[in-house]
Amino acid sequence: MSREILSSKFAGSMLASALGDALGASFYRWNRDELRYTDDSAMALAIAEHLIELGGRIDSEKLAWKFVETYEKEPWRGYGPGPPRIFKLIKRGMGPLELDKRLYPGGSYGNGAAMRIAPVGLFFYDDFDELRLAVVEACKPTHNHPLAVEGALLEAASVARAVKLDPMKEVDRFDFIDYLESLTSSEVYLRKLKRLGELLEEEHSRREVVKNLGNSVEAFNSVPTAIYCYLREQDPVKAIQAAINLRGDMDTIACMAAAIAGAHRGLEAIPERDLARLENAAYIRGLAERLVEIKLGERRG
Ligand code: F2R
Ligand code: MG
Repeated sequence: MSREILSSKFAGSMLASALGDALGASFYRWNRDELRYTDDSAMALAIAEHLIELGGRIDSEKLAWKFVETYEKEPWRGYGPGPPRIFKLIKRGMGPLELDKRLYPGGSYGNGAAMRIAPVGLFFYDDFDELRLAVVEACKPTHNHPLAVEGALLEAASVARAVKLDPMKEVDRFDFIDYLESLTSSEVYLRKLKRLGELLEEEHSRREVVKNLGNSVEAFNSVPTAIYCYLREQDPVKAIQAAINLRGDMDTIACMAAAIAGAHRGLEAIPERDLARLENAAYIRGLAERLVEIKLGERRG
């Protein structure tokens, strides 16, 4: 793949994902001209900055502190219930890892790990073993339930697979689903991946999609739904719209669907008028470019 295409795919994924988050979150706001993203993108950008600072590595303890710092700068981004409580415990010296196990039995299975994982999928797109290890490290600060880790792995692997696709061609949906099925062992994800393949074969009502795949904050009720939105539309803006139409945790589902679609289609698939309205778009693009430079060995962290 040329450098130009790789750069377009990294930027396309990170910007589309922030756009999906912001458009999903703005649905109920009056002022929809200002596209402001939420905790999903704040935490994804923290992971991108962390990868850059460490020259292409994830260190879970340092990342936990990075999340604390990110939260303290902008606590109003709309974080889920668990992370702010975890950050307080870390500040009290009780961490910094696996404190979600104090809040939820077996740790959190919220979608908070999957929603922020796209930069890991991008950076390790060409090495699945590295990707899997980095996903586990990136989950440790807040989401240690196996279903949260598996959801983050499926999202990161989807982004990585999309980077390898020809941006001008449609993906083979069933090949994509088969690949994801080969990565998962849990009953709920296997069932939903199979079901989403069946749902893609014909038009279904919003109610039926939500009944079968879910649209809520648990990873297993949102990651398969995001993959469905991507595979159905294969275009960032259309995937965002499909996710918003499903309601529920639509900012996060749109964010995850668009991260995959953006990695497939690249920056050119995102309308300039949307980027012009997106908060911090130039900064996000700069982070994507620095990840490419580190990935290609053009610079150190
Ligand atoms: N939730 C929001 N936004 C609404 C918050 C508004 C806020 N008060 C404000 O406006 O400032 N969005 C964000 O939350 C989702 C990600 O959540 P995350 O980070 O995974 O949180 P948490 O608390 O770890 O898990 C979410 C819920 O999942 C259920 N759950 C998790 N593990 C469980 C377990 N082991 N057993 C039972 N239930 C479990 C709980 O209901 C958790 O509260 C994203 O949508 C993000 O945008
Ligand atoms: Mg959300």
